[in-house]
Parts: sequence; structure tokens; C-alpha cells
Amino acid sequence: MTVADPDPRTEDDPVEVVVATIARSAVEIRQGLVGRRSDADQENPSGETQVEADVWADELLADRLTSIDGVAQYASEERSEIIDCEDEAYCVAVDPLDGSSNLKSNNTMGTVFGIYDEPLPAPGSALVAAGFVLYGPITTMAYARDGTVTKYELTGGERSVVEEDVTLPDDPLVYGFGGRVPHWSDDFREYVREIESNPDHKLRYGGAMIGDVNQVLTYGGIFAYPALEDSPRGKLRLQFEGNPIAYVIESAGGRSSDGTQSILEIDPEIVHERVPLHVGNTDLIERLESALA
Ligand code: FBP
Repeated sequence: MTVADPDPRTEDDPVEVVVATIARSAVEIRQGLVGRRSDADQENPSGETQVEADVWADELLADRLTSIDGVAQYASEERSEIIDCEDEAYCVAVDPLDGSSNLKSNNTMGTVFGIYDEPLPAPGSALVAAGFVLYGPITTMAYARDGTVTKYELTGGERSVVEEDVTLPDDPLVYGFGGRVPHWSDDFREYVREIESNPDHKLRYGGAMIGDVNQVLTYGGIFAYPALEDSPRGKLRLQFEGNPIAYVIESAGGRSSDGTQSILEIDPEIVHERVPLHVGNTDLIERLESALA
């Protein structure tokens, strides 16, 4: 089935207009990566060096999303300030290019989005929809709303449904864990050994959360960027990465955790705060929480 993305001028559900706008923009973002692989000589609010494509994709999404009726705020991992719009209703948080350090080596990356019905920073319980675009051999989108996840292929102006009611396979296959191994806690290292010792499990780690999470969504398993000794809150950002990914995985029947509770239950204090992120099949996350307790 192919869905013609709604025309923002006629569609009256702002959430669907936001998603359609991201779907359409993603195809352009992918094309615009060519020639924008160099460092931008500036840092994002988390202190990471931006590449030209990070800055460009953020500006493109900011322009388009803030002009949608019903969008109250735009926040991005790539800018310090939230953009306030005159409208009320939905607040959109994006990571315009997740995993952009993979651009140099031409590996997978993504765009992540969360649509909240509360001002940012907001808890994951305020999400009304979330999803991500994966720039792989094919550009795909996983989109969660109302407790269901749909996967699409994006070709520009159209979304072709490849799978409806996506759920995590029951038998977990893949695992991927970020951060330097010497900086993992002893308890986390022990848990990883247990996961690795299961002959049914395979390591799949690509250095871009979206690529790694999409493998978990496809094959079952676990992805984590845990708390580290030199960074107790891990690396990933709650508003832009943690909450949207937790929302997608929980909508697909899996679980998320910061080590003790669902990511979606965390009350944020600041827009750019980090969170230790663990997502995947329910039994693997439950075992993780016992291992870290
Ligand atoms: P960016 O959004 O700045 O690209 O950072 C997020 C990310 O690239 C994740 O996609 C990935 O899981 C992680 O950082 C890898 O980080 P590192 O290579 O520094 O461990």
C-alpha cells in the first residue's frame, strides 16, 4: 500500500502533517548529504563537533516544521534554544542526523523525531507520536502512534507501507552496546557477558543508534548506550533520542529502561539532558534491570 503524504495546506491533523513533512524532507536530506560531510567548525549544545550536514538538516527541518499550523515549539539536538511558535498544541523534538559521525565513512545514519503535547522539556508520557528515518540502502521510516508501529519506504512525497503493526520478534537475535568497554560498570559488563554467551545472540553494532535500534526492531534483541564511569548519564539525549526510541520500541511490544524504570517515566529537567538508554525485548530488559539493581 502506498500512502500519498498529506498536503500540509489541506490536512487538518498537525501530527500527520509533521510526520508527512519529515518523510518528505528526509528524502531531500539524504540527497543533501553529498558535499556536506566536512566538519562545520562548531559544536552542538552537548559539546560535539557538528558536521555541515547536521547544521543544514536542522535548519531545513526548523524552517519547515515551525511553519506548520499547530506546532508550538521546535527543539533540536543541534541548537541550544527552543524555537517558540505562535501556535499552540504540539512540540516537536528532533535529532536531525543521528549518528552523523558515520558520514565520513559513509555508514548508516538516521533522523529521529518525537511529537509531544506538552511544552519541552517534556516526559515521554507526553508523546503523541514518534519515529525515525533510517538512511540505509533504502530510506525507511518507522512511525509509532496510538500503540502501533508502521514501517514505510520513503521515495519522496509518498510513503509505501512495508509492514503494519510491527512487533519485536519473540526470539531475540541481535545485540549492540555503545560506549568504551573499559568505562562500563562491572554490573553492566557482567550482563553483556551473559548476553554474549547465548549462542542464539549475534553482535550487531554500527555506531549509529538508529541503525542499531532498527535491527532490534527487525530481528529482536537489545540495544544500549549505558551509563559510563566517566559519564553516568550515558551519551544519548532524552528528548531527542531516548524518548522517541523508547516510544517506538514500547509501542512494538518491547521495553525501555534507564536501568531502573521505563525511559518514558523520566521527568526531564533540561532540554539537552542525557539518559542511559536500554531498549529491546521485555525479558532482556527485565534481566538488565535485575543485573543493575
Ligand atoms: P549524534 O546524534 O551526535 O550523532 O550522537 C549519537 C550517536 O551517534 C548514536 O547514534 C550512537 O549510538 C552514539 O552516538 C555513538 O557514539 P560514540 O561513537 O561516541 O560511542
